[in-house]
Amino acid sequence: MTGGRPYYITTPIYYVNDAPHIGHAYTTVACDALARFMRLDGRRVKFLTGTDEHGQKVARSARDAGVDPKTFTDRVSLNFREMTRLMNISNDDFIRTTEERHIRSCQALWQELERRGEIYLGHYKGWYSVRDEAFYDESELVNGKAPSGADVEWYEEENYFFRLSAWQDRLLEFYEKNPNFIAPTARRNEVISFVKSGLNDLSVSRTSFTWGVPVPGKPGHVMYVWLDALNNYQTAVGYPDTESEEYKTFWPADLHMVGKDIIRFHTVYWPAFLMAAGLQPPRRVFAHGWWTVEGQKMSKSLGNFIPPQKLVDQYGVDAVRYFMLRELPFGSDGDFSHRAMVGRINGDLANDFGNLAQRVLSMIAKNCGGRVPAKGPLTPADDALLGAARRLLPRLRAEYAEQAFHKALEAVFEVVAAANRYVDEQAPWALRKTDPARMETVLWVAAETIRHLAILMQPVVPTAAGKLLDQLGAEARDFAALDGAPLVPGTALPKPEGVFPRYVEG
Ligand code: ME8
Repeated sequence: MTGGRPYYITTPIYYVNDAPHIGHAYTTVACDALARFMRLDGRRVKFLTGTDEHGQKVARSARDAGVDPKTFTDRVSLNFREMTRLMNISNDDFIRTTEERHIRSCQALWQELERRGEIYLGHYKGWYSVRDEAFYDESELVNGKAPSGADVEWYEEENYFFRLSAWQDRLLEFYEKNPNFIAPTARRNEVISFVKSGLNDLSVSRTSFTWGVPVPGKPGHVMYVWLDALNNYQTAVGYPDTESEEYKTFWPADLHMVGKDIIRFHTVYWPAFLMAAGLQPPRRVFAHGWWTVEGQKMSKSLGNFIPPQKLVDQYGVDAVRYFMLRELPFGSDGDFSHRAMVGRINGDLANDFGNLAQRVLSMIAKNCGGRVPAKGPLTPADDALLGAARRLLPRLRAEYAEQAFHKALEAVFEVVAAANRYVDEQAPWALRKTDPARMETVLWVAAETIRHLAILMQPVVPTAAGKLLDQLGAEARDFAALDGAPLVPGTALPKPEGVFPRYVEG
């Protein structure tokens, strides 16, 4: 299936007010699994992540750190770049909103909106939360705070406004015509009822600070940070050059993955800005759930933000990636606990998958001269196992298309369990003396099944799956190799080594 439709996927661009934590790593890992899956499936992928560097929140953090915003953002952005390396992320680009390409892109978008009469000068009076970088209506406040619990500040100034109110009906029509635009369904319903309740025009410039993209031709005004931030997705594919190969190939984006906290910006403001500029909205926005840590919300005051480095040092990067995508139904909230992590590592990875690979590969090393065993005639039990492995790809395609990672992994582990049962039932160790040819066939079937499983696990545990494929002597590793490049009897194999170590409490 090479040459499939291009696929453009993005993470949110993270604020550089603070260091990365597991919440950021989570979204990025989920996108990475999708990007890797689509590449293995023969699609031309563009996978974007980056940092959101303008606005009051970042400016204040820089001030608190006692450095100018440029020095501050250069420093903190690097931590996010480092996180991509740490988590083994395969992004194709890393965008910073302070880059020249992005400033040019935002100014072009502004001019287009202005040219089309979508922006006007007015006076803003109302509540603003710097932590959320969001405006709130008096009616939305809960005990004098934003619904997120963030403090709000009153401000009044001359601002440019975007005619968001005029887009209410067209947004509703767009949601109606594109039922897959917002996922999961509960989020879609929330957004629709929010839009139905009426939209106010949106303030899109600020005059009381300067750390932002200058509004073209309007000295003293910088763009509202969300207009700037959302447009990163277009900048990275070449906007304003809508005729470029890159833009034509990848826009509209296939998927903006976000946390549920920022769904409104992505599904209301963003498609409205784009439609108003005569551009196409993205195809889909998926809002995943929220992690707590050992039952508690992550917060500065509790000091319980977990840096991804700590998890990787403790458990290993593949195990962390697996846990993140397997533990929760993607879209739901969940809890990050040491106990749950160890359960997944020792249960699924070490006992189930690791043990399967280890016993089959070591039997091959001992009894087949360290070569891929010979394949004799197949029995119905052999065909049943191989058939189950071959049926995985279409199932995984369907689950990945819906971002249902947990279901995709469940499907893979059903076959892991079937393979373990097969080995138990066929008992190749007993065949060694009675029927060595049949023993070889059984080991070939088991190894070939492991090859399928390892290829399909690459998006989630790339390093371990890669090592397993090395040990199987499997060179071709994309999905075309699933049916296309079965194990060749007689191929010399390296010495087997465990790829999913058990976690032992220290
Ligand atoms: O909102 N659980 O940046 P941000 C799960 N710059 N995911 C979490 C999480 C948690 N506890 N905490 C954070 C911004 N996240 C804007 C985005 S996009 C054009 C601009 C993840 O640094 C989740 O993806 O506050 C959430 O949406 C994102 O980090 C917020 O990152």
